[in-house]
Amino acid sequence: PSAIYLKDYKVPPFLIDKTELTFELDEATTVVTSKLHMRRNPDSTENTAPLVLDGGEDVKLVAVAMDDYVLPSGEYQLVDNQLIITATADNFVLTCETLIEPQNNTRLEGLYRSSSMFCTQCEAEGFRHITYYLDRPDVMSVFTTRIIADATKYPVMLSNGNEISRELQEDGKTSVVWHDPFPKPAYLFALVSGNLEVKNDTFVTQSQREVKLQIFTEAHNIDKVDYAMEALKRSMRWDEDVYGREYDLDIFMIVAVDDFNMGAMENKGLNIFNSSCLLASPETTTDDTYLRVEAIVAHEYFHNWSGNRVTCRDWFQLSLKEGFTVFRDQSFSADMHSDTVKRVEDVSFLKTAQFAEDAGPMAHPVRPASFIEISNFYTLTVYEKGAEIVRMIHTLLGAENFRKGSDLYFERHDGQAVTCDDFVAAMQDASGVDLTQFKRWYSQAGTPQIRVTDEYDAQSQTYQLTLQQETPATPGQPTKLPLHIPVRLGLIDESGNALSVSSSGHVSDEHLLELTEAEQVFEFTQVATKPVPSLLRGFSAPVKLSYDYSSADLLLLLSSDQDGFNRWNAGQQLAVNELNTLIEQAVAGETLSLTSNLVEGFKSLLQDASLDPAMVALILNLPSQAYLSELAQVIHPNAIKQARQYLKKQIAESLQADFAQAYQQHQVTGQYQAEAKDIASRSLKNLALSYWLESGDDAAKQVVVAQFESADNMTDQFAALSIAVHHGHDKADDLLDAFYQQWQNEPLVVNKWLMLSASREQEDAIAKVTALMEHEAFDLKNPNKVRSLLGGFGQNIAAFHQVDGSGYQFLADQILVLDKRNPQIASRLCTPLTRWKKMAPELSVKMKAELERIMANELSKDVYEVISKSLA
Ligand code: DPP
Ligand code: ZN
Repeated sequence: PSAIYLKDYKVPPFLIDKTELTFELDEATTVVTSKLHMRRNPDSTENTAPLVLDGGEDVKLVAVAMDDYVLPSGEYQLVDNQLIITATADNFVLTCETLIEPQNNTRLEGLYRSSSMFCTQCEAEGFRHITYYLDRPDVMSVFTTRIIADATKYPVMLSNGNEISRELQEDGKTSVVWHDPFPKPAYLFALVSGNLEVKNDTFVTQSQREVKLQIFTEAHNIDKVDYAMEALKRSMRWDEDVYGREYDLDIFMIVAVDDFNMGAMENKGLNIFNSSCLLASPETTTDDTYLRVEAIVAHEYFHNWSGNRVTCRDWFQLSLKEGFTVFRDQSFSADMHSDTVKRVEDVSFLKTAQFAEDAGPMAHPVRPASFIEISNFYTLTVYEKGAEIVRMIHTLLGAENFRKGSDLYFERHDGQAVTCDDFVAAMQDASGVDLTQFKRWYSQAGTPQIRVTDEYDAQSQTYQLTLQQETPATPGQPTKLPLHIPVRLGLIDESGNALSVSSSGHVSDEHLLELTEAEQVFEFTQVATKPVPSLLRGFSAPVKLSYDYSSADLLLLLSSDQDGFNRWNAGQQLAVNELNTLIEQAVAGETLSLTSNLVEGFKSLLQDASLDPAMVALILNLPSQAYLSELAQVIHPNAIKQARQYLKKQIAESLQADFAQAYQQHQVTGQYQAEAKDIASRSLKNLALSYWLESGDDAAKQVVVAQFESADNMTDQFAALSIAVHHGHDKADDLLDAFYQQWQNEPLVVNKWLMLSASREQEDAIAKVTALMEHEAFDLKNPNKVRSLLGGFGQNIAAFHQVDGSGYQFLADQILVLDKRNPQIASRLCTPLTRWKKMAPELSVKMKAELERIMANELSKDVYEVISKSLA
């Protein structure tokens, strides 16, 4: 497999103005007929280039005709899944008849079967598995789709746009035609057909147009779509209010499918969702999942403008739509709930997972310069770091100018396929802010590090901050240039009060510094007393910032910073410092002991009734195994685990009474609601329960079981179950069994059971996980189940990181099996193994050996790219 490069981009030599598709759906063979109204692209210089259409090894060409002339086999070629026609007119209609077998499509790209329905996934390059096409996002076409099927089996037949006809044919089949007036690339095409139930609603847009809203599911799930429908309406309203974006078609449909590689897909007018990201009910869905459903419904809806009306020129520009749309959905969720809580959750995820990616062998810029398989680039870097870039533009421009910029972007580029540069140009032109240097964020990989030192002069009441930035080398990028980094900060005095100070003639208790050089000094005057700096408030840039805080400084920030995000951050830093010391002790085989006053800090948090319980829970939740691994120079998984357990136990024992009390205090009464206030109480209550049980109090043991048995919602029931399982409660087995019995007919709940069971630390965990793969609840064909089981196993520290390498071997075996069926899923499963260089030496060699073993097989492009880059 070979790489393709951004620098090689050329406009397409041909365009497709209209695409007319006919699908004759059938269980054995589906016939696809396409009529492509094509012409040479006047903007292309390759005016004698042959016509090259993309296809797949699973597409069988039956006939091809140019206008009415059926091409004999000598007048076209099939090479490497491409259909090549040398002699073409300047304008013509190309007709192709192809055969596909959706029931045998295990890659879940193109048209495939999921339970009893037909559905599609075409992003990024799935359409070529349906028929021959110019499968690239800068070819935008108006689609008309005819679906022919047996309506007794497949009464619902959907595609993009509006339904324009439905008739019964002479052969007894039903023929339905859909027309989408908005030109779109093939990756936004969708088709669904099956025996589905529907929930209907309407939305009246800001210009008083009534839009029909429909959510389709299999019959047994239709009672779980109300929350998604409300979330959709909130999203539509929010996009009008905040971005002035109105929905454009008369109908908006969402379909839930069980077998889906990704979370969801923004196909024009017909979003298709992984059922795990759409269905919700209090009994079966946790708070986290409720919020996730709301965020993903919003995300896919927002793509209608940021992605569909304005799309990407090529796949190197993926972050153009994803970074912007993630920023939009993050802002939406912040507005619906608590902005500080949302920010902490997003940043915590970014620092754990995206920073690790950016420091590993697959590190790439937000706008990658090359790739082998684009599916591998639907990454945290493109999505989450991409969103941080848009957020920084928002910070640098201010809300008002940012809105002007987005208005200009949509106005300039409506109906076009554009680049990240076009996005930045609109922001720059609308605001007058120079973003030239800022654009390096798109092309430089790696997490920048900022070192901050300071000096206070009491005499002149001046305070100087020196900021140095450096971005580490990443694969293919040995040296880096300084970035344009917005650093929001405030200064506080020793009693925690905000200091109003002057910087560049501007007096305020908060300032925005713009760091553009490798090293830069910022001066503040009128600083009455030696301050403690509160740096990078709200995480104003995706960087690693270091400043030599004392524990006392961190405790001060934790208790008094005006910025809620930085209070959390100070708490995290305190815990990280303590844990790093404990990890060192564990690695050295010493007896563990605490060195800081973290426990006192936590005690006052628990007793501070003025705080949002959600924030208290977030701060008391110790830094994760994954985050500590990211921070480590060399990862010792068992030492990290031991340190976390020790610290948790110390806190639990010292604050036993406080946790028992917090547990009682934060009970939620009344009907379940997925609202910020209740979610906050449940999160603190369940965190308190986990500490309380850890303290060894027998009362807590009974409370865990009682909560499991009496809970009227999945959040509380599953929290009790996980706590019991992870603390080695003597009833853990019984509760796990009871849980499975209760929920065996709810696949999404069973997935949670699979994940928890696989993550359970036990002597013979690998054998247990192997047995789970034979369990009736498991199904290798279903990506959600694979992710649950193997994801859970990856969190099983003792089992996965067995020193004999058997955990890595088990994962490698699964990757090889899955690669034959579903390369996208197989490739995702490689991630833990790609971190081998950072592992402790005895583990590192075993991981590397498994990577080499995988590499010795015939692999998909997907897995080949990840493994070869990891070994490079
Ligand atoms: N474009 C999708 C999304 O991120 C992924 N297939 O919404
Ligand atoms: Zn997206």
